[in-house]
Amino acid sequence: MAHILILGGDGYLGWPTAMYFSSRGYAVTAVDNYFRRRACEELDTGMLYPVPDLSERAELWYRESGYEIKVVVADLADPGNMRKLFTGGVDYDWALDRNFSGAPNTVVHYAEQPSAPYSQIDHLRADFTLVNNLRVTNNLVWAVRDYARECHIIKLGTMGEYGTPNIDIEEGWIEIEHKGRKDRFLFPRQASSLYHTTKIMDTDLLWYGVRLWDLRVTDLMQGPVYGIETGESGADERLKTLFNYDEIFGTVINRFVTQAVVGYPLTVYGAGGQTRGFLNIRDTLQCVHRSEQSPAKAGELRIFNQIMETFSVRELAELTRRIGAERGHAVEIESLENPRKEAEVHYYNPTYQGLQDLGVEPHFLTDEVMSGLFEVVERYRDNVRREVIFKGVRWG
Ligand code: USQ
Repeated sequence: MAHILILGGDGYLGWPTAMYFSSRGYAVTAVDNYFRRRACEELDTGMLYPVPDLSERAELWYRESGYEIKVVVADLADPGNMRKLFTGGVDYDWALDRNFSGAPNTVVHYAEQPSAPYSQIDHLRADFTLVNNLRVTNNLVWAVRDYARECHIIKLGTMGEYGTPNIDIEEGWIEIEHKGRKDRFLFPRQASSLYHTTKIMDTDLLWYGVRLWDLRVTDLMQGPVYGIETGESGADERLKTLFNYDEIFGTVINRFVTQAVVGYPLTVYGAGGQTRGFLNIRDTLQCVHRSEQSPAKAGELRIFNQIMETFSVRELAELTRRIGAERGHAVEIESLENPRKEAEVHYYNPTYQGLQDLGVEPHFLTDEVMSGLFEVVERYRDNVRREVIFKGVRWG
């Protein structure tokens, strides 16, 4: 049985990923330090519903599915904690069988501070983001180098590493001809938040590990994700992944739907021409699974652009208004002075074919899918606290 480690297993994507692989017969170990829960409490953010902790969820999952997800609560910025996941000596917070499952065949690395606004709040949050994200990635690279060179690292990167250049965005690499000679390089990167900058640095750390020690790495350049339900979340309401609608941890589609449901004018930042590649949370799972099934080769840094379609913020606001109206919500759109420093009108033409070539079948943001998202949020409408929707964390 293949053993897969999910680093950041308590997060928006981590927990659904753990259930997804578990239900397919993999031995799964989910690791988290509960950073996100602590930050949400400290910053008084908006979670649509309470979510049991990782051990409670693993137990619930076992009762519903009969599958075990081993749980480790540990800070992976500490190299010792990371290394134990490869050598044994792990202190499980929850497990049916407390024997070590062995070094992993695959690691899915989500264990990062994932929010651009969080990283821009102040110098302490900037410091935390930088130190946490880079140390965890570096600790992982060294643990794989020392104990499991064959292990496939699947790392969640971000489309934001590329920024919004005035040329087409390739899947990770570009061939450059200079003074009559040619070579292949990482596609130029220029992020517009400290968080996104740490993801660029992560890619560099991984690329160095690949060049020096022939590691196998897939870097998934993901766009903003939307959605709640996945194939495994329906068994019990408490298995649903966490859902933030606040400005710090909520992503734009999830936020707009929540705003529409409670009659809060949609918070379009600036001109709303910011265009991004989006994907359904179900497709994140498919992409990670397909990457796991056909791993990168030894000595290969394989990069995919993990998006399924592109929208501007303004288009998303219009879609939210239309579907909201069909469901009886009077949705207003407001254009706010942009708290971020980003291009509001720009060229955007990324390539994103690689994952579909591996067999991923996209779920697009159809009216029906959007309506389904409204349906879940409407059920929890009374939990929404309007005062945490927009606090105006400024980049400037
Ligand atoms: N936006 C608004 N109004 C809002 C929220 C966002 O206009 O109320 C705009 C932002 O200015 C931005 C776009 O919507 O132009 C996307 O913002 P977002 O908050 O949905 O996404 P972002 O901050 O870029 O970060 C999210 C995830 C991050 C991931 C990234 C992928 O939090 O973990 O890496 O999406 S990407 O955007 O492609 O870099």
